[in-house]
Amino acid sequence: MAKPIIFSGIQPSGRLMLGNYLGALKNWVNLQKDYDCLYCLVDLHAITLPQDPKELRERSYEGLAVYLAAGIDPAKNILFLQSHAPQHAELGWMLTCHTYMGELSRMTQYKDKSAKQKNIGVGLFTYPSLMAADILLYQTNLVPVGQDQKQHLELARDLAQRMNNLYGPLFKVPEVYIPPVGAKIMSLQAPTAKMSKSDPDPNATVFLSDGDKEIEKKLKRAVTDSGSEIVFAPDDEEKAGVTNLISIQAAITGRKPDEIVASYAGKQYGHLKVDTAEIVVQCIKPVREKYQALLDDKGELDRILARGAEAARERAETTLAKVKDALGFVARH
Ligand code: AQP
Repeated sequence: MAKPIIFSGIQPSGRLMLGNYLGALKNWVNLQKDYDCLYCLVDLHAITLPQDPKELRERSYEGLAVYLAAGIDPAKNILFLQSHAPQHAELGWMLTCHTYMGELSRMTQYKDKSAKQKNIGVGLFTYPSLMAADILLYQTNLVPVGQDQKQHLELARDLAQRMNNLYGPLFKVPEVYIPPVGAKIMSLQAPTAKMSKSDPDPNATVFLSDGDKEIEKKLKRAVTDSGSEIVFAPDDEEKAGVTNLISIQAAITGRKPDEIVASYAGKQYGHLKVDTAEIVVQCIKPVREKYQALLDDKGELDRILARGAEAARERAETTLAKVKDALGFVARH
């Protein structure tokens, strides 16, 4: 029996960081055993915000090296760059034409990201329709993402249903998979905002390429609060910093947050920070070490991308041809 299909992606808009690892990559590695997986580097999404072309190219290779270093097997999964399969942009346009302004205006990620821009590109606004195309092209069953992507996934489901109602069965309606822990790792400097790879404050984010000393320094400087109580309280903003450190530990070790809290009875924030740093160092070190060696062999990375693109394009074309026919486009003879 065919395995259910997974699609997920990360933007090469910066160096990949702890939130991408715990919210996405770590789960992708576990899911590859039981699913038919397509893992993409979504470079078309990255240009919804200004990018330096040289950096974007380098970040794309780095992203692939991180996927591999994290344990994603290129022989078992399709690993590719979004821009290598033009069907994404084509279906993206068709879905954009079926998306309502009101739906996109409600997107919290758009509100957050656009608030930080002087000139807002239209692509930042329509990005969720392109993301829907990424997923729907492959008749995806399941999309593993962090909590921040839930709203975009709901739009992808709505668009699949809308298109199916208008034109007949074209798309599978995908399910979202959000990990029970690690789904939202927060900034170390402003713990009510999510950790982000393009945060201008370098102390806010632990990158997967950070060395041990750098990680220790960032965690030691992590913002907590003026109290002294070590608790896990996701709904209490005052405790966001401490809760984040417990979440990070829980996501890496698999221990329950309450159990971690209990182990700190009578201890101080300093202990929590030192232990969290050690756990993060041990988690990231093997990924970083493998990643560096992989990045040095660009020829091999290019070969993996070429194989991935070929496999992705073939599958994507099957869906796209069906959609074009359903929409009334004349077939090219
Ligand atoms: N802080 C986070 N905690 C848990 N999961 C996270 N993800 C991102 N941030 C966190 C998950 O990582 C996957 C890829 O996300 P993305 O890079 O495509 O987009 P993003 O969410 O916009 O990430 P950034 O780091 O905030 O990007 P920039 O800084 O470039 O805007 C997704 O599954 C996401 O849920």
